[in-house]
This record gives sequence, structure tokens and C-alpha cells, in this order.
Amino acid sequence: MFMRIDHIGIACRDLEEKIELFSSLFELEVVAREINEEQGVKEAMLHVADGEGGGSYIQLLEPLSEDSPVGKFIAKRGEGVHHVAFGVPDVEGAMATIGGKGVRLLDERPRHGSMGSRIAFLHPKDVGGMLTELVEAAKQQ
Ligand code: CMX
Ligand code: CO
Repeated sequence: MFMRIDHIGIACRDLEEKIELFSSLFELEVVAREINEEQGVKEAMLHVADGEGGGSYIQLLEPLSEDSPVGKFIAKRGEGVHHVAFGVPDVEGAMATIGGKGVRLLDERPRHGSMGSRIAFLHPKDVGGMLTELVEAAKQQ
């Protein structure tokens, strides 16, 4: 069902500072920047590799407010890995299959994600402590 890892989300206090760090350490390029009010984040996608089902990325996330999911995470745990996102061909299908196994879905229906993708989250407590995102990448034009 999972095609690949789409991205790893990293919570940071200062997006520009961490873009500079990751791009200079690993020679990654920023391919998209976005403000996602619905998710409460300012973000950047740094391209890592291309695969059959789409690209893979590091997603740097700065919270828009302290009471957003990423803001609360940083307050509690500090900066660092926030979630792992799997690329799936059909996000509704993956939600139904995984939800059918008793995992709590944090979204009833897919939301808008980076670069035109459709996303949904699974509860970290039902996935061994790992906040998990399902991503259906935007169709290539
Ligand atoms: N990874 C692992 N565990 C996490 C977590 C994370 N990122 N965020 C919270 N948790 C754990 C907490 O440690 C806490 O555990 P304890 O009860 O043992 O202390 C528990 O989950 C509840 O956490 P909380 O701080 O009380 O936060 P909430 O329940 O209010 O929210 C969650 C947690 C996961 C439901 C919420 O963060 C959420 O809906 N996340 C999905 C949306 C999101 O993160 N969007 C930003 C990214 C956008 C993008 O990728 O594009
Ligand atoms: Co993400």
C-alpha cells in the first residue's frame, strides 16, 4: 500500500535558519515554500531524490502560533523530527484500509498538503509513537 517515503517533517523555531542549515549540510535545494493556515505552519520542501511514485523531501515546519500542532510539539519536546509521511497512490483508500485496522484517523477527509498534495494524519499513539501522514501527490501535468 505504501509506495515510498514522501517526506520527513522537522519542527523548527526559525524556518530560514534551518533552511540554511539543511541546504548547506546536505546540499539540498528548496523546491517549494508555503504558508498553510489550516495546518498552522510556514514550511519549505527540500528535495532529496526522485522515485517512481514521486519525489522525496525534507519538510521544514515553523509554527504560525504556539497553540498549533507544531507549536505545541516544540513547547513539549523541542525542535526535531515531527512526523513521517508515506506516499500512497490513493489517500482515501489508504485511510479506509488503515482506519479499518483500528488506527485513529485525525482527519475525516483529506486536507490540502504541500505542492498540491492531499494528506491525512494517523494518531501517533496508534502507530508506535510516530505521527504518520499519508500523502497522495498531485498528478503530474
Ligand atoms: N509525534 C509523536 N507523538 C506526538 C506528536 C508527534 N508529532 N504530537 C503529539 N504527540 C503525542 C504527545 O506527546 C502526547 O503524548 P502524551 O499524552 O503521552 O504526553 C499525545 O500525542 C497528545 O499530544 P498533545 O500535545 O496533547 O497534542 P494534541 O492531542 O492536542 O494533538 C495531534 C496531537 C497528533 C493529534 C496533533 O498534533 C495533530 O492533529 N497533528 C496532525 C496535524 C499536524 O501535525 N499538522 C502540521 C504538519 C503539516 C504538514 O505536514 O503539512
Ligand atoms: Co508533512
